[in-house]
Amino acid sequence: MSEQTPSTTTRVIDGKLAAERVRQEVAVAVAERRTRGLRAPGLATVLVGADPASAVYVRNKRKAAEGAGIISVHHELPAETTTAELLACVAALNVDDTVDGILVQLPLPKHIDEHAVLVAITPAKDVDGFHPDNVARLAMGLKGGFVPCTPLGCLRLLDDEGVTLAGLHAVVVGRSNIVGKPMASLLLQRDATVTIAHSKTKNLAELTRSADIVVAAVGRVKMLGREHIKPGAIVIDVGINRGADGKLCGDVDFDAIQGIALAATPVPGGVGPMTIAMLLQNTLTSFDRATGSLTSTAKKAP
Ligand code: NAP
Ligand code: L37
Repeated sequence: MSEQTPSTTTRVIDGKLAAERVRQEVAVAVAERRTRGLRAPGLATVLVGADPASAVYVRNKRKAAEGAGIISVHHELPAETTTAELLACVAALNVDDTVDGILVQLPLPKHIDEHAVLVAITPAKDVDGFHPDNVARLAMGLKGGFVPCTPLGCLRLLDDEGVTLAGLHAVVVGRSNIVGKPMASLLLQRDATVTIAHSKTKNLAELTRSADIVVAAVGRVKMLGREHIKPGAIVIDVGINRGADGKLCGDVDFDAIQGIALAATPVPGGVGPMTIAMLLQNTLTSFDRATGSLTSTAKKAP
């Protein structure tokens, strides 16, 4: 991580492999609970309308849940669904004792009141961590809530890299409620010095060049290049974009930062798979709280 000695090769942080490991950990934990005679954990997914990317993500989330022994209940509602109808669906899931986690995939069709829906999900089953109670818990550093899956996955990748975050300068590019802000809270909680950049930030390259850790969550094709990265920095690319060639790519120009960054996540195969793995972990945490079956094998929420 020294500024003077740029690494010659940039390590690829393999999110796919790390995600498989987390999924396996969850599968083992679920099996252990079944041997104790407990029911299987349940995850309810709700998809409204036909956004193709959302449909892929939800399908992958359900498949991953089932692979770990979690029962997946899926509700697919037409694009014309009203806010009231969606709220009724959420209300039923809130009181269903077989459901530990409720995930309403975003974005919702424009006519639906997204805030009303997120607030309606009971915080104890809010495995996405989007309910204001859970947002507040994270901001205040209180345990017992849920942290959004994508930033939680980024943190896990940094932990797996063996990075000690205390005292490092982390720059988070993007300030959304689902990625940028919770990511900044998590890094701050680990004693990093955190800067959040956004569309009004001046001299972005100068700022990110002072970072030991860069987390890019913008949604713009390869917007961070070699001029944005300090030699030896670690780069976490959350962006999922379609490039001009029609292929998936991140917010970071992965090829351009080779030999500069110490390590970086690719897209695909970086943060995306970790988002899904952390959803399973949050669902297990919710199950353990509901059944009072926390053991040493259960992962604590940070
Ligand atoms: P979002 O809500 O659109 O937020 C984008 C953020 O980027 C905003 O804060 C925006 O600033 C900032 N921004 C835009 N242009 C900028 C610029 N030129 N310089 C600096 N900042 C700029 O997006 P999101 O939901 O956080 O998602 C970000 C990306 O991550 C997307 O590509 C999304 O598909 C992807 N994503 C991936 C996963 C995963 O699991 N890998 C999960 C969720 C999202 P303002 O606030 O000033 O507008
Ligand atoms: N928890 N996450 C939660 N709730 C939401 O409402 N929108 C949303 C959300 N975002 C989300 O699920 N993002 C996401 C993004 C990418 C992947 C998974 C989830 C993913 O698996 N990406 C793969 C590529 C998948 C593909 O081929 O399209 C990757 O390797 O990055």
